[in-house]
Amino acid sequence: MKSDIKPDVCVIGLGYIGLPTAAVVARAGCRVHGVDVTQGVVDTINRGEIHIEEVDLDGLVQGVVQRGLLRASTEMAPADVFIIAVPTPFGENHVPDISHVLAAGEAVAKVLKPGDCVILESTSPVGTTEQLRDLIAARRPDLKCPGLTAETPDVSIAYCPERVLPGKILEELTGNDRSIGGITPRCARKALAFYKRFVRGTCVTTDARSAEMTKLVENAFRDVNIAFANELSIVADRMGLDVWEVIRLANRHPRVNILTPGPGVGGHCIAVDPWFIVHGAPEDTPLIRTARGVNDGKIGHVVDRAEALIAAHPGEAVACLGLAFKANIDDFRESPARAVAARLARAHGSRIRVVEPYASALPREFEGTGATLVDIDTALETCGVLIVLVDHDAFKAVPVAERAAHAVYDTRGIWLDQPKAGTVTGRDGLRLAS
Ligand code: SAJ
Repeated sequence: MKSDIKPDVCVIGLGYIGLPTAAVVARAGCRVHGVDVTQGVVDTINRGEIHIEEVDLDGLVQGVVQRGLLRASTEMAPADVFIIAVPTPFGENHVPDISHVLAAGEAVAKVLKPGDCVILESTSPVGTTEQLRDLIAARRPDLKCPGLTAETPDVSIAYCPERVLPGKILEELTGNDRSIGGITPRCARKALAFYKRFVRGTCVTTDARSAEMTKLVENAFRDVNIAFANELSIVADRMGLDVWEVIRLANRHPRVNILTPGPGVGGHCIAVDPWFIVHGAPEDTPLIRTARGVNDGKIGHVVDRAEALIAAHPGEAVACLGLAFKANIDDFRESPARAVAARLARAHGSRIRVVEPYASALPREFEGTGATLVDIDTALETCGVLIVLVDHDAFKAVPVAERAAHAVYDTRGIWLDQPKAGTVTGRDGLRLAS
């Protein structure tokens, strides 16, 4: 792969990471072949459209498809660089499931040729890149694989995790620093040369195992810190304190930066990745495991407080504001907001109205509950109780005059100007706006 010749690139998995990556690489001038197992996804992309919500991605994909730089298929094709961006969920007992990575490796092995570079981007347990290498070596004994030969290997294999934030993916794909872990230093240099084509951030090379662990550590760090904020909010509720006020004041300390409490931690990364570390070292990870428990347990706490507020307002309709796992995105995976709303819908049926600007219908678990999807205006007009579960801009924009008369439970702290009218009840300090 000479640096003046643009490599052909194959991106396997065209989801939240793979599709933006494919589009950005194509924009850098490489011909990109995208592979996905879902025919509908492939067809959508080949029409120049997208199947996910992400800022500015629609225009970018349309442009690179029109220019013939990005083409999608359900079939693998030969390329110079292969980027694997498939899901790595966990199975029973939080055991990491790398079957999609290995399936991608099987497919890549069939078309691999000397000089190619295979890069794994999926969040993976430590050692996965080596497993991928072993699989390729087993399928292709004709190719010398890195770390298994004293000679110069025929192919390069590296791990390079993405660290982009949904909602800012395009900006962060090019702007963030990257850790690039090679099976050997030579592999890392090969992958580095590729990323330099489109990454403006600093690319730091390391070994594959360190890069794998780095990715897990980043998300576990955030999970532990969010757990601290969530635990504080539970303690503050019990003591009748306003957690937002306490955090606001504590964060004025120059070395304190407490994150924001919420209804729990959602998405497909922070709620999942810490388990990969726990699985790798179960005896040595009490803190990481406990943080997971605190964040998962926050859902039950929010349901209990919502129930108390609903009970205090008999006959009033209740609006659950938001289903997404975080603000301003259409991603409902592992969403605590969705879990809370669904539990309230099962308990209170048609009293529950859900507002989610990013959904056209309620998810399946709401079927038969009687709960309905309404817009924010309808919710404000028809519901006496408002439960804020997601900090969407559309909710933040509701002026205090339009909600001052509602009973509000704001799990995200977006309406700190809400009148503190009504009573403070119970030891958990639940405020009931009159
Ligand atoms: N959350 C809180 N309080 C906070 C911050 C977040 O309750 O103060 C909640 C969010 O509402 C959401 C969850 O945590 O439910 C996760 O949201 P997030 O914005 O923290 O992270 P993700 O899952 O969107 O993206 C994370 C990012 N990782 C880190 O910030 C360390 C991103 O950089 C990664 O690329 C991404 O995971 C990933 O793909 O691994």
